[in-house]
Amino acid sequence: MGTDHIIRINTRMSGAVVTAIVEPDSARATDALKHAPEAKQFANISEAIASGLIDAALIATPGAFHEEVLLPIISAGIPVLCEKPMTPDVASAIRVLEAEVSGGKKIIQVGFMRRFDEGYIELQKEIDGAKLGELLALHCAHRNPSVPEWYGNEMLIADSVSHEIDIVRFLTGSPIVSTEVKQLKRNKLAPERLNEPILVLLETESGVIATVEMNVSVQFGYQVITEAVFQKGVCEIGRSNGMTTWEAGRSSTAEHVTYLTRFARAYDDEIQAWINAAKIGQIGGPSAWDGYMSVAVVDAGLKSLQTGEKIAATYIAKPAFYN
Ligand code: ISE
Repeated sequence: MGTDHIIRINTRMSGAVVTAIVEPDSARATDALKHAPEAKQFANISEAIASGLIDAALIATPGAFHEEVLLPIISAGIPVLCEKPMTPDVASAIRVLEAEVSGGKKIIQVGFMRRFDEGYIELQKEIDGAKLGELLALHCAHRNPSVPEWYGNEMLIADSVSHEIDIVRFLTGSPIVSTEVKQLKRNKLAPERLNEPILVLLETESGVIATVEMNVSVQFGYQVITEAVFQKGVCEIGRSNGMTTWEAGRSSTAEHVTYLTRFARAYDDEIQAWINAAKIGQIGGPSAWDGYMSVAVVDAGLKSLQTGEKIAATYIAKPAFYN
């Protein structure tokens, strides 16, 4: 993801250039520097901040390392885009909120890029406008062809369903109050360490239940689709608009095989909005509070993954700072 963002910033975004890359692994650093020849490499974030070379920072480390990179950036008051999940657990998410609040300024944007996807934006407007009546239910499918070997079972919730956790709240405008994980029939093609696909039920305070099929061994391609059921109709977003080919008595449509292409436009719009906002001392997307709200539901989801039980999601009181 880091390399993808470097290429994006240096080739497609306006108003920013990559000046520093923090990467302790020298092979990875050399690879990343190929896309940002003017950038300097640093082994840790403190050295990069001290160099004075950075006006804004983008964190694309695995979630477990976000807090230790975020805290020095927050102390330096530098605008930051932090990939999701903001942190791996509730305690660290609260520490991040406290650090931002004590700095006195909103500087953290969390990388929930789906909020910038055309389909989700259109659906959110449809729900808000209520032309089809009240929203009754959401059916989401989140399918990956396969996952890398470092992807563990808990990542089904923390890394993958965390997107639906955020987007369901975005679509409905209502916090999630409970989550329940069901094991679907196991796919024997899934790596042994993974027990999936799973079905996750997310219930909002407004009474909408979203079902999420989370499936990371689906083989055929990358697919994220959402169906919204209203009183007077149904909407669906996310089907591939790839090329259709007619051949030998059949027709077929090209599918995405990775989120990097499925959400390419959304990533571009997300990062450009962040750059534009950072220039005027603001954030251009989901805040640290949104990051925390998602981490709190992930926490409930992980408990449900263990027990199979429906687990309530609970939240701290929202600091006035985030109103
Ligand atoms: C990955 O980290 C993402 O963010 C993708 O959007 C998601 O589809 C995938 O399952 C995650 O591992």
